[in-house]
Amino acid sequence: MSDFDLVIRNGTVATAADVSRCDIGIRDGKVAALAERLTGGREIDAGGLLVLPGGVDGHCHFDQPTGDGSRMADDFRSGSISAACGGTTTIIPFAAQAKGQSLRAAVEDYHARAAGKAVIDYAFHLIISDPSPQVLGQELPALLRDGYSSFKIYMTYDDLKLDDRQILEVLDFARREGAMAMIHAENSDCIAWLTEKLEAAGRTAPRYHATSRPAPVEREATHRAITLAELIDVPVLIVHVSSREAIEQIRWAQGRGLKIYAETCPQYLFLSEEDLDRPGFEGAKCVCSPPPRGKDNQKYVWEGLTGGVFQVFSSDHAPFRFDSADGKHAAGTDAPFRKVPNGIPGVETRLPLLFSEGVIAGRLDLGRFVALTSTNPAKIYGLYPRKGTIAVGADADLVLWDPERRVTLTNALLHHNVDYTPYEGMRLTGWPVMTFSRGELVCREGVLEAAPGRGRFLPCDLPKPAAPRLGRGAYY
Ligand code: DUC
Ligand code: ZN
Ligand code: ZN
Repeated sequence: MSDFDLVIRNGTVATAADVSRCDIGIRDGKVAALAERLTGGREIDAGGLLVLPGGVDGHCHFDQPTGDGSRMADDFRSGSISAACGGTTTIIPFAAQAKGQSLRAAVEDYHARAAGKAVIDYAFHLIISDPSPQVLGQELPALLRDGYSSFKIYMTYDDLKLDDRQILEVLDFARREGAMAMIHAENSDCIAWLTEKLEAAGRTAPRYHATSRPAPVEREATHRAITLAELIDVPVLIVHVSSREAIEQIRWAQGRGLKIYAETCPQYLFLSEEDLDRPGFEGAKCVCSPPPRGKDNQKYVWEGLTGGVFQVFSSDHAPFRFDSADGKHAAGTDAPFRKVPNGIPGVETRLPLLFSEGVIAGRLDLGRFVALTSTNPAKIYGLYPRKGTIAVGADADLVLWDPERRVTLTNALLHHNVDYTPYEGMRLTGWPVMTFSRGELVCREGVLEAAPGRGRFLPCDLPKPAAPRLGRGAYY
């Protein structure tokens, strides 16, 4: 009997910390050895290829109920296949509590939606829309013990938003219990007021979506989120940060020693408000919140990635078909921007876009690419070192990249169930050619090689980065 089930030979192996030429021995789904020369079992020659830890997409939405007549195009089957073909091996979508609903019931419903479908491993974040004493006092502590150790809260959207007092209650809980709080930071009243004004003036085309949520709306809420977190002395992660103004607030807070983590997404590097102004209703394809900003804003997002303001690069995949009555056309083929489902697809393009325009273009080194897309989200959400690195004992979630492959992105290449990609026609260099999950080949050259349903639910530990600055004692 050989020592390994599989050996990946001759690759250039990169983690967030190191790059080395070595072989990887895999046994029972885990990395069992890293050495100059290994033999045994099945062998794959990775000569000329990079071997990276599989991506961890810490922010994506699959089969999440929307409540407005629209429907997410991807469930756990198509969403996870799409993720895997794009080099991601762990996805963390959201079990969302409707107001008045038990959080446990929301989690159970979401497990039912995932059951038997995923081709890669998955964890859940929670969305807390109703932080009642029952939820904070009983349901959440039990859920934390069961492996749900991160949650998102919203400062906007009528059916989800919390007021400042509720946010304080939730952050106080996160501090006490060691959970990671994620915050959607946009000022709800400003958006509602601007939207009314725009509608009264007949400005309802998709491009006015950006006008209704300008950068100050994000800046103010980001500052407020930082202030509330500082009051409680609890780390928080600001999700999908889009604008120079919000980045400045975060950099300022981090400079003062506050544990403020931040995430950005491909749409803020590669789309702009010009894309919301595509002819006809096409701009609806790029409606997401916060919206893409002016083209000149993109360089500030890059600076945030290269300079360390951002720890996490996620897709915020929120998939709606364009030409569909339950997608972007849910409220009609010429709907006012307020009624266009929010979100764009990107779970499969997240890594190739950042690899090409970050690593190959010379903006990011390989270590930072791996950190942003895999290691940091694994740490921040309590999955490290099982996920997010290549080390003895870690799950053998590995992606072989051809760093020279030239690819023109087209929707036909992708595996999601969406009828468009916002990045159609972009020319990229570098592509994931083989994806392994726990040592099993999941896809090769865009062809699925494993059975949906093999993906496992991952209970998350309490994340170490969620520890408060001042220790667990009282903060007031
Ligand atoms: N927030 C998200 O996190 N995703 C999609 C839309 C939104 O507003
Ligand atoms: Zn959000
Ligand atoms: Zn999202």
